Amino acid sequence: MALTQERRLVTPIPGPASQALMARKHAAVPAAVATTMPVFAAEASGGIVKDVDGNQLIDLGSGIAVTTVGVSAPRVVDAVAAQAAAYTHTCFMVTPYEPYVAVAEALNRLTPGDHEKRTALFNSGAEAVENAVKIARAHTGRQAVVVFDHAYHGRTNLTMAMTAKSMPYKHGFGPFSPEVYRAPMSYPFRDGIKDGRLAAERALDVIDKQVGAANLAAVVIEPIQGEGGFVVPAEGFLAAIAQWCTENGVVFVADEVQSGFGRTGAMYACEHEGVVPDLVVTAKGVADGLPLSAVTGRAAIMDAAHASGLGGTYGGNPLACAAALATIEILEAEGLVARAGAIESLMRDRLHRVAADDPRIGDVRGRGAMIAIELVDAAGEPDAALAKRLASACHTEGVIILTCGTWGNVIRFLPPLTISDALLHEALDVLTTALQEA
Ligand code: PLZ
Repeated sequence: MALTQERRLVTPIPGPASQALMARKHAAVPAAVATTMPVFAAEASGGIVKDVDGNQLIDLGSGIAVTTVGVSAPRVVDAVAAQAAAYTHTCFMVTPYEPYVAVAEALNRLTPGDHEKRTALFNSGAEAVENAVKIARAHTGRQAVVVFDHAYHGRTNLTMAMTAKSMPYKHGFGPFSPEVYRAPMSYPFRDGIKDGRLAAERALDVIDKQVGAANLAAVVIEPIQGEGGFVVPAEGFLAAIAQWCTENGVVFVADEVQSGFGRTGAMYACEHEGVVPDLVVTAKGVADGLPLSAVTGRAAIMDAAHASGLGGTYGGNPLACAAALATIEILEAEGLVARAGAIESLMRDRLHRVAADDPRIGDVRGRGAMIAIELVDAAGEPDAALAKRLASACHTEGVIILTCGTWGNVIRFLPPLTISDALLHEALDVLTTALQEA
């Protein structure tokens, strides 16, 4: 049922019902599975999550960039219900079904470039990233994979190796998959290199000297880094890396798990720089919360793996495919990609005004509805303690806000694209007050 689109606190955060559930969680779930918010969800719609105590929170997280078209969008709910009544599962590898093919056709159309494409479906972002690497290895006959500083690609064994940050993602969980190499990312706020081509030369020199193109299957990069701190590379960086890949027969893979599917004001973030990847990884926003991910790419590369080389029991599950088809309809019918651009203008305007009076905001960056502030101390060093205080003050006031960044000093904003301007302004009012007091 649709909730009134308003923030409303009826108990302290967390309320008694959430506290009781948290006690059950502590007894039943390992502490390693932690939560951002101390409250349990009961219901959600549009830009509001209602907790089990009846508090209504403004959602600036979208379940980590997933509920782009609004959580439980009615069209998605109807499509999933109808699909569940028809068949919940047959396994695409046993008796295939049309919705999988329709999602593949849609992603072949929506991803950058008008070359011939193929799409394979999986369950999670990490699983799709792993499959992109498998496909690139099959195509090139090479093994090495290059990723970047601050990268996040998942928590499975191969993707842990590809993820940069040790704590909490990798610490104590090794040994990690071999043949993964790390190159310097373009991070203009920290490395001071505003010319993307220069930053790319620095990265390509490392790749050339430490790996060698002849050994390299794929370069995997987030066009805008997510967990790593919403790092937008300097203009020209992505294009220079992509061009080098083309010249050297290396598969250029865009991990658009977080930045894709309308989030940044383009269907895919690499479109902002006119870059056409060989393979694109999609997940999160594609199915409004049902687990679905995809690898889409050039037919010649995608068709390189042998028959039955790719698959999985649940990959492209019918419920997730029905949700994806409805999500795509909503994105297109409601002009939500353009809405992401409008959200960017509103957020940037507000955040730049706050930053003008507050030197602790070192940088405002991002695109569309993927915007962040990087917090620094008087010496310009990352201030993770401030980010933590600020996030927890917002949580207490009923605003769901997430942090990120290698140093944990970045506050990121990932509202659903269907959120109202009024709720965005209210959440930013809360943030502004919290910052004054933090
Ligand atoms: N690639 C770029 O952002 C997931 C993870 C949160 P899965 N990011 C949120 C956490 O702490 O686990 C992500 C991503 C990028 C890959 C992934 C992995 O996607 O669906 O979580 O496997």
